[in-house]
Amino acid sequence: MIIEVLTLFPELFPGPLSSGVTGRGLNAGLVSLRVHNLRDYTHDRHRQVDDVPYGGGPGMVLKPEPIFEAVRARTGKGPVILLSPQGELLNQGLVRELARHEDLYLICGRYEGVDERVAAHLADREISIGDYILSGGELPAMVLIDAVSRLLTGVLGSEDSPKDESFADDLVEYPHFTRPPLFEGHAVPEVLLSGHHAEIARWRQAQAVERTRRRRPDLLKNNR
Ligand code: 9D3
Repeated sequence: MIIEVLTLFPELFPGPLSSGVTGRGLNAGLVSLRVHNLRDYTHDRHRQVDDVPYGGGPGMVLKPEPIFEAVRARTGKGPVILLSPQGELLNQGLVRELARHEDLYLICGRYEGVDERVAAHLADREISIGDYILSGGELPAMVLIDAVSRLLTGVLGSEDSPKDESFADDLVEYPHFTRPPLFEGHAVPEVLLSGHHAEIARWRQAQAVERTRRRRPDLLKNNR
């Protein structure tokens, strides 16, 4: 997959994406990251990417022209995605859907916002990573790239197979323990030391369901 990113801060990439599973995916060529500086698509002397908002108000708004020009210069055929706090919430179902494309084009906003014509007439979709305010779309783009590229890197072991995951999506995980069996007075649940695999599987399933009920009841109402 080719992932292109349009940003005012190209130096932020690849950043954390160069480590771990995503780093291996990038190195192996399973994912190619192409980062474009929005300022390179301006033509005026001051390379101006933003302007004051029509109607007044605080802050600056990213101008449409450089963004439209950059996107129209792309070679890929995949979806153009605007990372935006107003977007559809990213979840694992959406990640799987995005992972099926040959290429993605990600637009990162900054400042107070992006001229609405980008969302309305250029982007195919608008995606948010959650209901909190960040300073720009770059970290959200990295989150999306991480989530998508780990599905493509083919390093998922038996315990984390896509099949297993599609089932596990609707539940939070069961608790994990490793040695020692007693740590600062806190014991590992006896069943995990028993060696009874069927009993362990039953216990884990029950734990996952109970934790989901308590911590993430929204997941039981099925978000896929
Ligand atoms: C200070 C301006 N904000 C009014 C409360 C609006 C605003 C504009 C731009 C808030 C955040 C941003 C920058 N954030 C993103 O571009 C962004 C984002 C986010 O902030 N949270 C979750 N997902 C995303 S995706 C892009």
